[in-house]
Amino acid sequence: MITTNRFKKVNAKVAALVVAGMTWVMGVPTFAATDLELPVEHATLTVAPIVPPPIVRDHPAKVIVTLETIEKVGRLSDGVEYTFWTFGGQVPGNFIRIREGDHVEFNLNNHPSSKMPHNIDLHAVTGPGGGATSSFTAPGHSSRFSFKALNPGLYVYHCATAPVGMHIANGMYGLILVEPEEGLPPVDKEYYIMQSEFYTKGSYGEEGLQPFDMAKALSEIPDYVVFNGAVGAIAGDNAMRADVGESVRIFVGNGGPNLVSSFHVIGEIFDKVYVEGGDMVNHHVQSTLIPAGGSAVVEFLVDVPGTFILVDHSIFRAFNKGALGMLKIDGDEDLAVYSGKQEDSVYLPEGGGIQSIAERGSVSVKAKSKEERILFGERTYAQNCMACHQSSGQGIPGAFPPLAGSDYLLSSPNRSIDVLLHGLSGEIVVGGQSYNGVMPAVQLSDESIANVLTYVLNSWGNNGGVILPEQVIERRTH
Ligand code: HEC
Ligand SMILES: [Cu+2]
Repeated sequence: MITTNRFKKVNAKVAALVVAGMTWVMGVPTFAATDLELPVEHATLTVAPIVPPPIVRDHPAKVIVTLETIEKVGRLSDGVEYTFWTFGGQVPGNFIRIREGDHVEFNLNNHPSSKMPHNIDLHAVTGPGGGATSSFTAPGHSSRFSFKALNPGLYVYHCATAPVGMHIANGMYGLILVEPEEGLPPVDKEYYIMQSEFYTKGSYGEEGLQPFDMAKALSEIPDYVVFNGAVGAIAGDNAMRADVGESVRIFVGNGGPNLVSSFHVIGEIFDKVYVEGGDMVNHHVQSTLIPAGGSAVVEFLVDVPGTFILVDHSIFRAFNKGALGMLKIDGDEDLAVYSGKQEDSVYLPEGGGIQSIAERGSVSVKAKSKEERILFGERTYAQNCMACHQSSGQGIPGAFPPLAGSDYLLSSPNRSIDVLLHGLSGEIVVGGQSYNGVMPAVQLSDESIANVLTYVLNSWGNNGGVILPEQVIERRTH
């Protein structure tokens, strides 16, 4: 009984404090006094795929966010226009970045040219309607409400004015990132992508200004599924970019209104996925599910150059409805990671069966002549060396030394046997060029090592010679 009373007393005290700390503006309560002591800053808002810079402060702030709803005609695809309802003038809406514990003063301005009232439901808000009930704003009006960012994470925001589905289908969604107090680990590049669908009177690609189609939206059969509000919004010249060796973080949202995204980057593996935009991290993920009204943060290191295609792996959406983006990676090839096409040869299933027996046999079958040794060695080379040293032994300048005309190789047979047996690292000079890479030790039999080196010695203008398995055995036990 006593404890209950005490508990009540404490509660009453807290309540009294809060009431005393409030200031009243025209009968509307604003923040408690403690919030007035916070430093004030205005949020930097960005247009997709740009993300505002990371937050460096180590304390909460009062952050003022001002977002404008505006209805405007824009490009949905080449020759196809649509009347988008937007947060900030484009789809998706501006990216908002705040920190856990921040007090946010949110101002929603509805442009006077709007035909509709709008509001905002931020999934980062703890409170009725996520802010929707306090932000209902008629055209030419402005609303303000405040909230405290209690939970870190990547959250969707969207309009929640009736008919809600239609406001979302017309483009009213975006992302708000609430960074955890300790911040996110630094990366080299950050991007913002949001998937969503459009339901139009005309089918995919039909030209002209396309009105919204309620029947298609109800049956959840969209004509367009896109990243960042339009077909090709992040493709071609608008592709996202990074350099080889950089770490990339993509904040991915799904505005829906109906579909779940199977987000995938062709030719990449997500090293990390912050599942559903929370703080649970999954590793080595190929495709991640992003629910309508949900998000994910994906991270990966880019190891090789090229154009990587981002898709919703519900694949007809990607190639037939627009859900396709691009990430262009510039930099040097890493042929150990990805070789490119190494061979295009005739495929004979029947003859091939016999060939592979002969080939398998050749490992144990001893070469009976120098010619046979070279022939067997050529196969071993194609399978074990070509990825790095290239088809004509020319190597790759700065990365893989040449075996054609290599003074290093030709000057000492024993040394080249050792390279294959034990691998090689540290600086070496080949043909006056210095190399400082790592050559892994190869797992080959004595016979195969003799064969491949004999092949190398007798190819690409090298000066001939034979390496015998006995020499390899001698070096192995050396
Ligand atoms: C993963 C890439 C890779 C593969 C596969 C590879 N090498 Fe190398 N190799 C290198 C690198 C890198 C060096 C230089 C090492 C250094 O800088 O210390 C090298 C050096 C050499 C050298 C001495 C330098 C020269 O140019 O003469 C020889 C000989 C050689 N490799 C032969 C081979 C043969 C034969 C094979 C196949 C059985 C092979 N390598 C497979 C990467 C590779
Ligand atoms: Cu709206």
